[in-house]
Order: sequence, then C-alpha cells, then structure tokens
Amino acid sequence: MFVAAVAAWIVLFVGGNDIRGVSSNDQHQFNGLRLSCGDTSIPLSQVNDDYCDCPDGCDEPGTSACGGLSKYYCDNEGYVGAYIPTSRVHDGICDCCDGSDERVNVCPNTCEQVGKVYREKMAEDTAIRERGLKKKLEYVAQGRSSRMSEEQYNVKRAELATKLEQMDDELATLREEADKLEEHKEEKVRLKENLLVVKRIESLKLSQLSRAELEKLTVNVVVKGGSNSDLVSLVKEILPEEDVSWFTNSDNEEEEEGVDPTFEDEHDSYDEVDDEEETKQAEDTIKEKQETCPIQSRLKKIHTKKSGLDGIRNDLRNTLETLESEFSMDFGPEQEFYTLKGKCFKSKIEQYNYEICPFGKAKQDQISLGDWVPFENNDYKVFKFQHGASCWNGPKRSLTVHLTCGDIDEIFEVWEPETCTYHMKFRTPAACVF
Ligand code: MAN
Repeated sequence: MFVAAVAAWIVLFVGGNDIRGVSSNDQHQFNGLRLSCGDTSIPLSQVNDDYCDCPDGCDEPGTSACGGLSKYYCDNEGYVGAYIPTSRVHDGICDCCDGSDERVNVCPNTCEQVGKVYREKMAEDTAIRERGLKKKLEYVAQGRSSRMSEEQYNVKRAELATKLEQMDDELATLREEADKLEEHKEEKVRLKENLLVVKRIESLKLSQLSRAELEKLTVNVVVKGGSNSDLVSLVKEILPEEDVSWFTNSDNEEEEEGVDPTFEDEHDSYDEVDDEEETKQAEDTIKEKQETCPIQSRLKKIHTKKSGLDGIRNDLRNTLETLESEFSMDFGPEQEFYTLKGKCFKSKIEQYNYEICPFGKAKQDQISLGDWVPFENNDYKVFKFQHGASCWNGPKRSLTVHLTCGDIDEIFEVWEPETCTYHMKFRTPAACVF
C-alpha cells in the first residue's frame, strides 16, 4: 500500500504522466501537483476533466471544453506531429492521421501510408536538392571564372579609355585638317569668283570708250546706281552689240548664278564661247582642276577615314559601357547567378506565356512585366522586375520571382494577387544552399 502511494507520487512529481493532447516536449509543464492558470493555479486533477478552468484554456489540451482557445497535439507516429485547435477534438471528424483526436476506434490510423508518401516526397526533394547543389557548384565556378577581378577590370577599363582618347585625338586632327581644307576650298572658290569679276570688268573694254561714252556711263551710274548687274545693263546700253556678247553667253550666266565650275564634270560650261575665250577658259579649267582636285580627293579620304574611326569609336564606347555595367552588377555572393545572365526561361501557365530573362526583362505574352531590378539588401531569394506596361486604370506591371532550390532552371507557378502585380515561383540550382 505504502509502495503504491510512493510510486504514484514519483509519477506525479518526476514525470511520465502522459497528458492527452500535449507533445512529449511540453509534458514537463504538467509535472507538479498544480498547474499554473492565469493569476492562480489549479490541481492537476482538473486537467482534461472536460471543464474549462483557465482563461487561456491550458487546462484542457485533450478535450474540446475550452473551444479553440488551446491546441491539441497529434503525435502522428510514422508521419509528422501536428497541432489542431481543441475545438476539433471529439467532433467526429478525423483530423490527425493517428486518429487520436477522436474517441477510440472512430478513426483508422493512416500515418504509415501518409508517412510513406511524405517520406518518398522528402527523399525526392533531398535528391533534387543534392543534384541542385552539385549544379550550383558548376554555376559558381562558371560565374567566378567568367567574372573579372577588380584588377583585371581596372586594366581593361584603362586600356579601353586610352584607346578612346587616342581615337578622339585622331578624330580631332582629322576634323581640323578637313576644316582647313574646306576653308582652302572656299578661298579658291572666292578667288575664282573674283577672277570672273575682273574678267567681266576687262570685257567692258572701258579703255576703248570715248570720253562722251564714259561721261554718259558715269552719269548713268551716278543717277541710277545699283548692283553689278545694273552696271552691266548700263554698259550694255552704251556699248555696241558685239562688245556685250560676253554677258549674254548662257554659260557665264550660269556661273553668275553660283555654279562652281571647279567641281563640274570634264564637259562643263565653256563649249560655246569664242575660240580665244574657249582656249583661255580651257586652260583655266585645267589649271583650276589641277589645284582643287587634290583638295577634293584629300577631303574624300578624310571623310572615309573619319567615318571608319567613328564606327570604331562607337564600338569602343559600347564595349566600355558594357564592361562598366557588367562589372557593377551583383551576381550573388558566390557569382552563382552569373550563368543566368543572357538566358531566358519560358513557361505557359493558364492562358499566358510567361518569360523571364534574369538581369534583363520579363514578359507575359508580348506585354512587358518590367525590367530587372538589382538584388536589394543582400537578399538573393527573389528576382524583381519593375516598370512594365501600364495596367488599364492601374499601376505599371511588376513581377516578383520567388526562388527555390531545384536541379533545373524552371518557372513553375505564377499568380496575380493584385491586378498587374505578378508573383512567380522559379526553381534554380543558383538558389540551393548548403
Ligand atoms: C491582361 C493581363 C492580365 C491583367 C489584365 C489587366 O489581360 O495582363 O494579367 O490582369 O490585362 O487589365
């Protein structure tokens, strides 16, 4: 009798008392004579007596007396333990796979079967994770070998900058030379025009005019004044017909309109002048061409060279910009995301074709879901795309891609919790962690 009493005392005070609905980790809370209950305590005999004594329901973990206030723990041996609200205890519905939430013989124990499926899934997940981790090592190696060190970057950048400077100097020299040649060419044209004026004045044959004719001309000029052409018509009025032939020649008129004979074809405008004039003009033309052609051909060469250099300069500028932007990009702490740059991943989910290009753009069919946003706050669990196509009466489209570990790169879920705000799940070896 005494031995039995001592044994009961030991069970109560040392432990081993199995309170229904309490996990083995929490059984120690019931190892005294009394249970703390709000500001006071209750005797242990009032635990699970189907009467709710404590305001937080902690005295009834194995009955529904306190409703949903407390939680019932199912051991679910063979599967995984779980909590359910105590309101579901003894409600005739089997919530725990071990059936312990209902009275004896109400629910079958299905934990072995459920556990088998669960274990298979866990084993599969583990295998995927292991393959993913192995692949991640390749991604890391690829990223590390492809990314340049700061030192390499500085050398390359300096090289490109120097080449650009050289190119700029060369282009400036060419521009200067071209400007000088253009000036020279214009000067020649001016000289030619002046020469024509002189020739025209000579052709007026003023020296052959009589005193009376000169007086008449002077009076006319003073009275009527005017431009060169006015002067020409004044002279025409007093000169005999044959002396004004030079002015009426159509080729000369053409020259007066500003056509530059220097750059005309071989057969230009001197065909119809008289013999003497023709010979003189021809000689002039040859002389002029000899003088101006080198300028023209040099200018042509400069322009060809300049456009070639402009092309090279643009390529250099682009290479430098790409180098700078790529170097400043964050590809993850181990460069594990570098491999995904320049690649795109597509998946048809419901009626839409989704495409993401990490470090680039994202699309829903042809609609932009936004441009890449660099990783923020060292958080490498999401990709973000922003400033996509505007939503009708709403925001610009944006996408948040949640990354999970996988052995392949693949979009596998998309949802749109708010109109035009998209979420996606993407599995990738880059997101696997050791
Ligand atoms: C399109 C799609 C949808 C979006 C609506 C908003 O149909 O981009 O995802 O919700 O436009 O008008």
